[in-house]
Amino acid sequence: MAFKFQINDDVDWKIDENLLQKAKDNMPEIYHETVIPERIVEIVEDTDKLGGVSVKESSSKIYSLSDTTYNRGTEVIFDLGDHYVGRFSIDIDSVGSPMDAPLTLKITFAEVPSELTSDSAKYDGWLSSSWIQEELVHIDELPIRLNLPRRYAARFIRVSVLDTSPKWRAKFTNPVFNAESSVKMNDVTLKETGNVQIDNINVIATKTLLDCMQEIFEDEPKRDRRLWLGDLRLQALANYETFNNTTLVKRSLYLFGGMTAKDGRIPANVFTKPNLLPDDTFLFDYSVFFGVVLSDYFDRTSDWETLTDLYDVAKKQMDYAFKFVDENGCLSLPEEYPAFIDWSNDFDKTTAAQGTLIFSLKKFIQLSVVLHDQDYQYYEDMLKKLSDYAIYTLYDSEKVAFISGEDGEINIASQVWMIIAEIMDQATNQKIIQEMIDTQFPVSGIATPYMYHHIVEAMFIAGISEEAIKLMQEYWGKMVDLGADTFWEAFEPENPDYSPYGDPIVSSFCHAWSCTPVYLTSKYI
Ligand code: RAM
Repeated sequence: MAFKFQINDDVDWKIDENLLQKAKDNMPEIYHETVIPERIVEIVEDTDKLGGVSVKESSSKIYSLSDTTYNRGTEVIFDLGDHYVGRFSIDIDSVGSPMDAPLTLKITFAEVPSELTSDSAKYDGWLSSSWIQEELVHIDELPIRLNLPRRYAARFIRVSVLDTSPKWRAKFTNPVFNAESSVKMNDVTLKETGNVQIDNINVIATKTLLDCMQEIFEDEPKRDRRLWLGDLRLQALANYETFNNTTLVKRSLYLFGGMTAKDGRIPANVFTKPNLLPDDTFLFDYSVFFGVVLSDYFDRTSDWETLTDLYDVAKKQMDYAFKFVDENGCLSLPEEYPAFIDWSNDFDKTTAAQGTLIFSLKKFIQLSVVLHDQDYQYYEDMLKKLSDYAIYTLYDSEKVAFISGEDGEINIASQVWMIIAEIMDQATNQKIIQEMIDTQFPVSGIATPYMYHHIVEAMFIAGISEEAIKLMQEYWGKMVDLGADTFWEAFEPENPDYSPYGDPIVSSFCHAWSCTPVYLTSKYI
């Protein structure tokens, strides 16, 4: 597994309160929307949908909810009509003889119908089961308005009555979901592309981003709720084309800038609640993307203050990254500082990692030019060394492909990252992508929309636009066909039930890194 729990309790942190103060000063306002469930539904078998299930409207109607009463073993599933992030409340009363025992409820929140069919008691994945959105609630006295304190990501809410007593039944009224985000859908006018499927994908992509834009760019509202650097890079790009909330990007940059390791490493993610705290997890590609996010942000905003405040953070990280580059320009990473690239581990990531460094270094050099950094030439020399190694050692002109690892493996991720790094001329880029399509498509063994994003972007960069659009339609379109209201964290079309965690019940079905079609279409179509 490329990603495993890292416990680096010996990191010497550099917490820069001045930079963190600027992050705090840019805290966004949170908007609220009252969402009333649209209908009551039942789970039905449906082999065309994710996990082989979907929902159909129940014979119990939402408008006559107060006419129905519930006792042991009965349940109601509310459908909000779309995916939302927020808090749930409901009125509960008892009907019949006096309430002679507590009411016990199990309340389950689900982003997709298949979550409602998983048995949480049988969960055996490697992530904490505490992420499962399920509450056991005992209520001693009725009536009450039950306000659940936690925030959930959900479209469906199942209220199961575990027990009342033979003397009385529970009655539910006024279910309300108070949805939260730091942006509003009304603030966006999406460009129409003339391709109905792409336009629909873009609406869902924008909703995915909205649900992840809270007090930070959360990677996902259901589980981690953290600011991850790799996810942030793509979120920021999609955000510029939609909500264009540059303040939230600025805040994110200051959060990472203010919490680095003393040796220069930037953590893969930071916590913001209850206090600001860096995670002791380090992913090489995510770390070097800090300068990329800064450069993209500066391109959009020309915000000199942020650039000058944070340039040294990017520089120190770049210098740290060079520790793993030998005199020939070959990057080799130690096990404790892996490159993420994708959740799949079915391929060698060495060359892709080198591509991420070249790509990031180029963006960093642009900043060093803007700031007239005297060390500029050193970075140009390093770029040449890294690029030459890729061109003369990693590129196999007979195979029209970059090789990776000791066995000279040819895989999609290596081609993609080297194209994104733009080290070859355009004619060669095109040949590489064409060869990749001929020999390695249909794509398999790639597990995330994150990596699919990079495949599509590389195809656009190489000018293979028709195929890029086709892949985008096939991949994101397949999620839509399977029932997506928001796009998912992981998705392997050849294995739709795949979860990186060993059980899809903890997978996130609204994951920010999957929102990029809206950026890709805006930039390349
Ligand atoms: C997970 C999250 C996050 C991703 C990391 C590598 O914990 O899904 O979004 O960036 O993995």
